[in-house]
Amino acid sequence: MTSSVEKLARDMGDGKALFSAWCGLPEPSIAGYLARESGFGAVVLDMQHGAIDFLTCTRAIALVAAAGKPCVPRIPVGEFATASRLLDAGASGIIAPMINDREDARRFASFCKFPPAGERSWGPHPAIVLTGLEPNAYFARANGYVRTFAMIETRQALDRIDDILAVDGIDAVFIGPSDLSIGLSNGARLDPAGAEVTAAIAHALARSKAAGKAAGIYAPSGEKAAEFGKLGYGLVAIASDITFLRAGAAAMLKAAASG
Ligand code: 3PY
Ligand code: MG
Repeated sequence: MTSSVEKLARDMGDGKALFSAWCGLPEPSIAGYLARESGFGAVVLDMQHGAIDFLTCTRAIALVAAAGKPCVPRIPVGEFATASRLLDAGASGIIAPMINDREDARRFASFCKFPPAGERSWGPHPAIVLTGLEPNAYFARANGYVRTFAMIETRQALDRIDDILAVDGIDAVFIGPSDLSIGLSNGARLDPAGAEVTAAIAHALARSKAAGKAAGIYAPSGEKAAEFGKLGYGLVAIASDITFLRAGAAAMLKAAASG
């Protein structure tokens, strides 16, 4: 039986978009509830812009695994050592922001894959519990199930997307439409739904398909997520826990006020 930790690679490859929740609030049970109560197929834990620290992240990973879903933390910029620690804790993949060239991609991947593919050091004690694998089986399977997502969110990254995709240990790109809009407009505007970013989103997907690799993307709403899913993105992370809270609160209050 495939454990929840190993499901990400399988579920992203079935031809349909895997919709993921996105959490930034520093309370692990929020990720656990979203994994258990909702239809999300995965949970992203945002350590770059969210308030989630390492300990919170490891607790969230365990709760999400208990709900039968995979977790994909996003690390802070350049904190590749944290990627190894999160994989030890049972993360199914890692999203690394601001990967701008082949060397960024190579360093990121090397912290996520065991030799000979990379330089990840041994010590996955919680992951062994959560996957239910013996150490040797874990070692044999980890490089295959761990998904590395290199974020493409600058002009430089977009220009070098083929170089980034060509790195062996990189399994997928992950598009950040907001930063990409800032980068592509040379800092003139935040316009994640604009024409230039829309064209870049189609281009990035085409390049990843040409490289035989997967692609993920951030969607600020369910409508945008549907659009990206139809385009062919394999992982679509939706909104955030704060957005869900605000939307739910607003809808309830509106219903209450209309009574
Ligand atoms: C971006 O849009 O820049 C992201 O990083 C998604 O949160
Ligand atoms: Mg970003």
